[in-house]
Amino acid sequence: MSIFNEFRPLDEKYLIEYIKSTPSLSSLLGDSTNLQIKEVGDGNLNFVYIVVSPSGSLVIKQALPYIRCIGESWPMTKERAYFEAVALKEHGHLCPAHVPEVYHFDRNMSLIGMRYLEPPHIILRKGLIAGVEYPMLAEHMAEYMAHTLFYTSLLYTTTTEHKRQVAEFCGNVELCRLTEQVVFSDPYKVSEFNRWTSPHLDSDAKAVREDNVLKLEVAQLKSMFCERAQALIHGDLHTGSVMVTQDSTQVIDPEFAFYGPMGFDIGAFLGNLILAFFAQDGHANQENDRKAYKKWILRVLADTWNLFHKKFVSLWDENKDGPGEAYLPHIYNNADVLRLVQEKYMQDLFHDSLGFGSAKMIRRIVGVAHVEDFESIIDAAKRAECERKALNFAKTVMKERKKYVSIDEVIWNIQQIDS
Ligand code: ADP
Ligand code: SR1
Ligand code: MG
Repeated sequence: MSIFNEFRPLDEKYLIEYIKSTPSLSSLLGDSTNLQIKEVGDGNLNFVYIVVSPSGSLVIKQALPYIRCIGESWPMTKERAYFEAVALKEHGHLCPAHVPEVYHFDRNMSLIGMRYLEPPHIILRKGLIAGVEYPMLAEHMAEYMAHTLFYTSLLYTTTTEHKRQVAEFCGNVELCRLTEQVVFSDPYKVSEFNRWTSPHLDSDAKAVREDNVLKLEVAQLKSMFCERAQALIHGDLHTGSVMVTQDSTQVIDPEFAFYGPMGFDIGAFLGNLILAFFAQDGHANQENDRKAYKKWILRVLADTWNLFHKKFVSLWDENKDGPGEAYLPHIYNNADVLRLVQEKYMQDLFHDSLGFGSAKMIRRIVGVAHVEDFESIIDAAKRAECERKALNFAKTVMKERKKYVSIDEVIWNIQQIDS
C-alpha cells in the first residue's frame, strides 16, 4: 500500500514521486534520480508508462474511470485494474513463462506495476502486419491456454473453490457487460458506435443486422458467455494482448477476466489470427506477395488448436485422480468412459471456440473497435475486399460451427473463401 491514498490520474511528475515513495517499485530501479518515462498506451482502455533507470525497468499501467479510445463520454469502472492484477497473478502462477510478473498493485490508484517486456518484444498484431514469423507462437499460446484454462476449471478444482472464485470475479461485471454490448449486441443492430468501411460494406453491415439465422446463433453464444462459468478466462485474448519475440510469448492485459466459457479465449486468439490472414492481401506489395506468410498463419492456426488439444487432454489424464469434481474418479474410472467424456468435452470446446472466434471477427469489422490489421490498409476498396472475405467466413462458421470436426476443415474453408 502506498502513501497515496486517493485516486489521482498519473502524469510524469507524479509518477516519479509515486515510484520514489513505493519501495516495491523504487527498489527495482535503483537510483531513481534519473528515470526515463514514456507513455505508450496504444490499447483501447488504459494508460501505460514505461519506466527505465540506469539499473532497471518496469511498466506502470493505470485505469482511469472511462474508456480511453472513446473518451470521458463512455465511463467505465477503474476497478478493472483490480481484476487485471488478480488475473495476472493467478494466470502467472499457473503459467509463469508466458505472463509478466506483477511487482505492485495499488487499488486506490487503479495502478499496476509489472515487468517491462523489453524490446525486441512487440505486440503480436504488429508483427503479423509486418509479416514476421514467430516459430514458438503456437506452442507457447497452446501452453498458456491449456494451463490457465485447465487448472481453473472443474476438471482440476473442487466445486467449493470454484464457486468462491466465480463469486470474486462476478465483481468484474462492468467489463463483462461491455463485451456483451460490443461483441454480442451492437453489431446486430443499429448502434451509434458501429462503423465499417463505408460505402463499400454498407450492404454487408445491413445484411448482418437482418440475418435471422445469425441472430439465433449469436444469442446462443451470448447466453453461454453470460451463463457458463467454465474457467478463469483472460476475456480479451486478441493478438493485441500478446507480446512476442522469436523465442518469447507474453500474454498481457487480462482486465476482462472472469469465470466464463473457455472457447471465448481460444476463439479470440484463433479469430484474430484469421483476421490477420485475411488482411495480408492488403499488405502485399511487389517485394512480398505475402503468399508464404499466409500459409504460415494457417499453420499457426492448426498447430495452436492441435497442440492445445494435446496439452489440455494430457493435463486431464495426469490429474484424473486429482481434486477436480466435474468427473469423479469413482464414476469415470475406466479408460473407455474417460476417453468418451474427453472426446465430447473437446468437441464441444472446439465448436464453442469457432462460434466465439467468429463473433469476435464480426465485431471487428462492423462494430465499434476495429483492428490495425485492416485499419492500416490505406486503400479503402482493398480494405473492404479483405474485410468482406473475413466477414463472410465468420458468418458461415458461426452458423455451421457444429459441423466442423477438425481444424483442417476450418482451414479448407478459409482457403475456399480466399481463392
Ligand atoms: P489496454 O488495457 O488499454 O488495452 P494494454 O495492456 O493492451 O492496454 O497495453 C497497451 C500497450 O502498452 C500495449 O500495446 C503495449 O505496447 C504496451 N504494454 C503494455 N504492457 C506492457 C508491458 N508489460 N511491457 C511492455 N509494453 C507493454
Ligand atoms: C469500446 S470496446 C473496446 C474494446 O477494446 C478492448 O480490447 C476490448 O476488446 C473491448 O471490446
Ligand atoms: Mg489491450
